Amino acid sequence: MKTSTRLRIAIQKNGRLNSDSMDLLFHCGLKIRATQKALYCHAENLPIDILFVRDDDIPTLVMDGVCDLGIVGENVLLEQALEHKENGSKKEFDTIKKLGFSRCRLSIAMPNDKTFTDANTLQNCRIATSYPNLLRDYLKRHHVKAEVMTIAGSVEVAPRLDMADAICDLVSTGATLEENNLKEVDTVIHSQAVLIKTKNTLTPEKTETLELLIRRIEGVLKAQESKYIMFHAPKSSLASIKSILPGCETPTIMFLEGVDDKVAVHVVSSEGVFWSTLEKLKQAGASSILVLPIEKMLS
Ligand code: PRT
Ligand code: ZN
Repeated sequence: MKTSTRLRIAIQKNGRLNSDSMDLLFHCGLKIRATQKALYCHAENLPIDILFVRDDDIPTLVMDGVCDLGIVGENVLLEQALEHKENGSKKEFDTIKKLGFSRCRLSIAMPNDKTFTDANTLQNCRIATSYPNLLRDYLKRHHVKAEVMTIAGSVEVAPRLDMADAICDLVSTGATLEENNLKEVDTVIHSQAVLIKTKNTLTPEKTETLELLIRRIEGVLKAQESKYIMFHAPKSSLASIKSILPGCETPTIMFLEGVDDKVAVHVVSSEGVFWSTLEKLKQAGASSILVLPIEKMLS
């Protein structure tokens, strides 16, 4: 049987992870012509294929080696990893990179009118969740005995129907909890999208493509965090201005035509640039301050 030389990546077909996953690959330079209905598509300019599936199937596809890589939420990944551990199965994967999108937390929530002091409050409670393994792990860590009720969806309505005393569900803005008169009382895990890789040994061709893709992903993530800052500054303030810009590379200083006491400063900041930083720069004498996004970065 001929082994494919093309790297295969599993991505969520529809849902919260899909567009950010596709954007990331697009920014890595992949040219993909995916139609709405396509389950499988090829990058035109790199030896990479994409399989569009439900997010719950991604860990297994990667652990079984059907796909070499996958992009999935840590919540799904950790839940399935605990399930495999519980069943004594040896399924494994490598986490290559946290990707910074689809951030959320798996949290315990209770009705607004109930008091929560610490995890002990949950003693003998019924807790509804779609993440039974992560919840059991949380209860075990806190030495709490409670009934775990596994339900597939609409977990937040369980307390209102008197099916449960508390829930354990994903929260991002908190609006869904608020709509259901629930309050977030403890965090089980924080989650974001991650890139995972099969434990299987890849062919040299696939390894080469993987290394290229990882370098580009790192470049995209770094560029997203970084900003290009330009401003004019009095020569006498340069030392104090440098101390205001943490995470910055050595600035480029340029002369300003016909101006003796000021220079133009260009600098790349690898940290978010907040309004407060710009205000401090202005106080230190900087003017004409511009902050620009960076599209690509290769160190
Ligand atoms: O069809 P498929 O199985 O592929 O998708 P899915 O329906 O299982 O998942 P989907 O698309 O809803 O979410 C995919 C992933 O996005 C999740 O596994 C998380 O990693 C991540 N994510 C980030 C979230 C949220 N934020 C989120 N807020 N997933 C779900 N929610 C839900 C949550 O369950 C609750 O119902 O949104 C509601 C709460 O949101 P807030 O903003 O009101 O707090
Ligand atoms: Zn799912």
